[in-house]
Amino acid sequence: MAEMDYKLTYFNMKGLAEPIRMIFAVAGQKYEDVRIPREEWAQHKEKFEYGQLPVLEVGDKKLAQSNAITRFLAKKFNLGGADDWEAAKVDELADVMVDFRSEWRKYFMEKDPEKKEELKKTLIETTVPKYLGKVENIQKENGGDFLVGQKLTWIDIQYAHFLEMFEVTTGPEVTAAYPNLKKLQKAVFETPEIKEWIDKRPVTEF
Ligand SMILES: N[C@@H](CCC(=O)N[C@@H](CS)C(=O)NCC(=O)O)C(=O)O
Repeated sequence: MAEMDYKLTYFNMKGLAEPIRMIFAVAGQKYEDVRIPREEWAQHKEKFEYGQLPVLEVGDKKLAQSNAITRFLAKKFNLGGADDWEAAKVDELADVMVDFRSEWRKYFMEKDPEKKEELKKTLIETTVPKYLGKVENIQKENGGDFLVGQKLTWIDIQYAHFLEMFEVTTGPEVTAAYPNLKKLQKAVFETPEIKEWIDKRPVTEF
């Protein structure tokens, strides 16, 4: 395999891999989009260093952890911020997303309907305003469409995608009060290369 051959392995869903796929789309970079069927996962799990996906293969090298993969590609394709300071602010917002997602996951994974309803209430009344309220203001203060600087970065792609995932799994009310984040999402999803990818990507719920 040549150095510039990329293979991204994940499940047949958007999830943690979708921002990575969108980065490939923006960069116009070809890659192999491998989607392991859930029912076959048990027989593959051991082959991956942390037993989890996504994993990116670059030639004969393997990289795990979605944010590490995203940062690696963003740097390569100039989507990491205009300078070190912007790159650090992008990282700050990425860590905010990690914190927010871990709170949201408690709701998403809960099977008991009563507990799930309670978790949803806390999520919508407390957690979402705490995290998205803050990021909404950051977007507004930055001016323009994006979160950091005046050019698209990987963190814009990540927020646009995960906002959609929160809406799909929690309901549209989760983002209704955040017009600047919706503006950001629109700008990302209407970036021609991303729009082209969205129009042709496999249809999956998550
Ligand atoms: N911190 C990891 C989390 C990866 C993760 O949780 N992957 C899930 C899918 S979203 C997975 O591989 N689940 C299957 C398993 O754990 O067996 C990342 O960001 O890549």
